[in-house]
Amino acid sequence: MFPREFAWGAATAAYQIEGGWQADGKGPNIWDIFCHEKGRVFEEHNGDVACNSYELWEKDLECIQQLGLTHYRLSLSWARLLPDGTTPHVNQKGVQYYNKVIDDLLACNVSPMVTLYHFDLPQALQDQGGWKSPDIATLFDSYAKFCFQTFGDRVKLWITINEPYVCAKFGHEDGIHAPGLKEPGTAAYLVGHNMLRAHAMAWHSYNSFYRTKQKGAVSLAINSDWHEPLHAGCTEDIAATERYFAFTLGWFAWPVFVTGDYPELMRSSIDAQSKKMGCSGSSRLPSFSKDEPAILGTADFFALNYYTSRKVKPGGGCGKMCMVCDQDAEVVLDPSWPICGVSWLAVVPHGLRKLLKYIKDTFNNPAVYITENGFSQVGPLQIEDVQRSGFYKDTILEVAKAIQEDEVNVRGYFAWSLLDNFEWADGFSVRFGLFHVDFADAKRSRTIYQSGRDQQKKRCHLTCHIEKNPSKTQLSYC
Ligand code: PNW
Repeated sequence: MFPREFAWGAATAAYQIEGGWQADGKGPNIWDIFCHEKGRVFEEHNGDVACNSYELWEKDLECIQQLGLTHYRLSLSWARLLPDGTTPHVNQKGVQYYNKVIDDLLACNVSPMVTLYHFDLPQALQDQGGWKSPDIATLFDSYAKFCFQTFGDRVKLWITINEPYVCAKFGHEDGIHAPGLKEPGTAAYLVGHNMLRAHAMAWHSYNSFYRTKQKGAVSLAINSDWHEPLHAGCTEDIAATERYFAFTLGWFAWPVFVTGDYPELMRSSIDAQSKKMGCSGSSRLPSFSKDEPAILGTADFFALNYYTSRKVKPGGGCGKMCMVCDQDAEVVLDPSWPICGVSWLAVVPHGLRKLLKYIKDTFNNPAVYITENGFSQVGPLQIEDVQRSGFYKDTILEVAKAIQEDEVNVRGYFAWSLLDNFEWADGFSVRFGLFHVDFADAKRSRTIYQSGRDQQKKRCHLTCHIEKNPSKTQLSYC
């Protein structure tokens, strides 16, 4: 059973689908630059054209309608709207594009959920220090206010920043995402800190200047796997699991939902490691200033991106200064969990139910939107993707159990992704879509997968059910 108002959506992100990287006055962003450097991305793939959604938006809309979605999650390209990242220079063509997308969605009775930042910083701002610079928070806030002002009459669900963890760690610690910095043990903490400051400023702006009139809700999308001790009952593994949670989910959720500050365990682990390595002085984990807008309470709902589950044990570090040494926790895969597509993606639908219960208990029972969840394929074309279809069925059943049995306040579920798209460092080699996209075809033709067709059938069933039972608040989904 699902609440009648439950949001059934699919998600995408600007850089992964739009293409049009230089179209109509768009400025370059860090992914444009990163992909054009040799050796960064699988077989030198890039998002110059991607699914060409900048030109083919109507095709995407057809896909959305074919699935019968109630919601669509998209992201805005900051550099398409503000080519150099700042508000004096607005690219009206970019505004027109997103106005059309939003208006078309609403005309088809689909509610947009809009992400302001999904990994694609304008290069002009990177050149001024990017997310490592404290100034980025006010720049982001100006961009956010511009978007609330321009689109907020129609957009009621906002995500400020998608996956600050991935931006900070992959982009600034490991260097596998743009901007490709490898500054282990320092930069990621600084970036995460400025992302929290930027998010909080934007939330406060919405709260003070737009909420009364626009009546929307704002959050940030936090990615988290479900973690369990490698050996149940083993004290060291249990402690390592707690540390792992503190350094991933806790890093961003604790300040926003619990205390306004980082988990104590995160700070003490980092400081103990610094001491061990003979580094004295101030903590590598920055502190929030009392003179700035508070971080606590800056989310109107919990936005969760869940992909997989992990077993945890102590260790895994390189012996030098790095985040893994700080957290002193290593993840391993349970051999009984099947792997789909990419090596990091073990298929564990029941982990989502456990994580939802954990979020309810740890973060004071927030309203939760699952803003991403999906299953990847690699290798030859498989339109009959029975495994993915089974994955969605099993996962949605776990969400139903979380709602019914654990009484978690889940408000919506967004599949990642509507379309096969540019999967970051893996380029186009990894496919997450409910629709297949032919990247060899200039028209980038979209073809529904079996998993998409199965979702479509379920949505139809649900719609008929709503029409036949107009007064019911709970609806069965079978
Ligand atoms: C998310 N990991 O990123 C992003 O929000 C999407 O843009 C992306 O396409 C999707 O997940 C699938 O990868 C992640 O390695 C990337 O743990 C990598 C990881 C997690 C999330």
